[in-house]
Amino acid sequence: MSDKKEHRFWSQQPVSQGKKNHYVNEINKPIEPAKDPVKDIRDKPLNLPDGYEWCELDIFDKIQIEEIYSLLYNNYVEDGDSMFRFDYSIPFLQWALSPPEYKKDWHVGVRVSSTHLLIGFITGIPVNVNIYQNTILMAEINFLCVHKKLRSKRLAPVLIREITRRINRCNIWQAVYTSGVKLPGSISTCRYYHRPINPQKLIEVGFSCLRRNVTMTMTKKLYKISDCPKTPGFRIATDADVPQIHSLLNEYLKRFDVTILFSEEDIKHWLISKQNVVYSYVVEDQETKQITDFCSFYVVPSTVLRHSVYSNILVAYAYYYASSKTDLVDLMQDALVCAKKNKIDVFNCLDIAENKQFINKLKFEFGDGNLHYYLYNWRCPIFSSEKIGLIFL
Ligand code: MYA
Repeated sequence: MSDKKEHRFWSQQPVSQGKKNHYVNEINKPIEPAKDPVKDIRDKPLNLPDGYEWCELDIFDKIQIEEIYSLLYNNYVEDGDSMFRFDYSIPFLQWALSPPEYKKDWHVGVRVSSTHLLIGFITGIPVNVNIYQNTILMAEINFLCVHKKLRSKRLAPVLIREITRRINRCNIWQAVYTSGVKLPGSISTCRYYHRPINPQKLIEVGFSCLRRNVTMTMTKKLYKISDCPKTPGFRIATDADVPQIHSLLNEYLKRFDVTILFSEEDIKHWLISKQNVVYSYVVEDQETKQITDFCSFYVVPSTVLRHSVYSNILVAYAYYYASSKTDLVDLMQDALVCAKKNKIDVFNCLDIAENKQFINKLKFEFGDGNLHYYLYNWRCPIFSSEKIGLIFL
């Protein structure tokens, strides 16, 4: 789809500007060369409009993380009809923003100077991205947010430029990010799918509709999930499983064109369960005691805006998995069982990686939202969604 909109900011950035067919010698290369991070990159923050100031937020300070939480709770991403808004919990935000080697000064805020109210936010974390044959240390950008009362004042480009400056000062020149909004530079467009677990609540809050000629009883029966996992040896992952999950997952991810290259420390951080944040499971072979398969999901509630009975829905998102022995459908079926045990209302996934193997069989419904993947300062061909093995929070 061609994007006819003029992009005052994005047209000046090193992202692919819509050219579909690159010459072979142009692809898999930076769009702009690296500079000398000490000599050529400004060492002071960018100028902000009068009355605003930069801050670096300490996510482990009780007051500061509450400020971030409240900015996002009131102003972050909503669905197209403004019925739901992401409600990232404090423990989730602390987990998402503190992986191994994280940089405190990549948690960037803008405050009103007179009141100190936090009105803008953007974050980066370091990630090793495998893209085709290249492994590149990049920044993963997330949680860009401007207070609703200050929208359309060009604050977002300032936040993006400032975090770019801070990342470049660390001699890092590429970034990866996703957005529901279509911008220049997308490398893939993916579709959301939703598996109802508590269909009655989803219908009552307007997340889904009762189908024509289908009763609530029939709907509940259709989406019923058993109470126990059925794969022998399926159990919660523990610290002791980290080395095996590490090799299993990195090996499995080789089949995709763009993925994360995980270290063992990354696996421990990202893939060991934390209540109401992330849940990970392994299949242990009963005889050899080897870990043969692995799956996980993370949890982000959504606030239900303007509803008299329900204030939120609990949403799980398919996260990383790797199967070597168990059929992926059986593995994800067991993940659904565990999601239900943890009171999840709906289990979401994208049509990335090998998800199409289980989407229909496990009754995931086609969603109405897209998620676009982007690379900053890296020229490469456009990917089909099943070539993506990289999952954002
Ligand atoms: S995606 C989540 C984004 N957040 C939300 O959707 C929350 C609700 N919305 C808001 O808070 C605001 O509407 C935001 C825009 C802050 C999104 N990504 O200030 P403006 C461009 C990038 O007047 P506002 C996530 O967190 C827009 O096209 N650019 O607009 C990943 C226009 O530019 P141009 C976006 O509505 C973020 C300009 O901003 C986005 O007040 C990745 C208008 O600015 C968007 N989601 O504020 C960031 N939305 O005129 C990029 C709008 O050119 C990282 N815009 O069209 C790039 C890599 C950086 C590091 C590089 C290191 C090497």
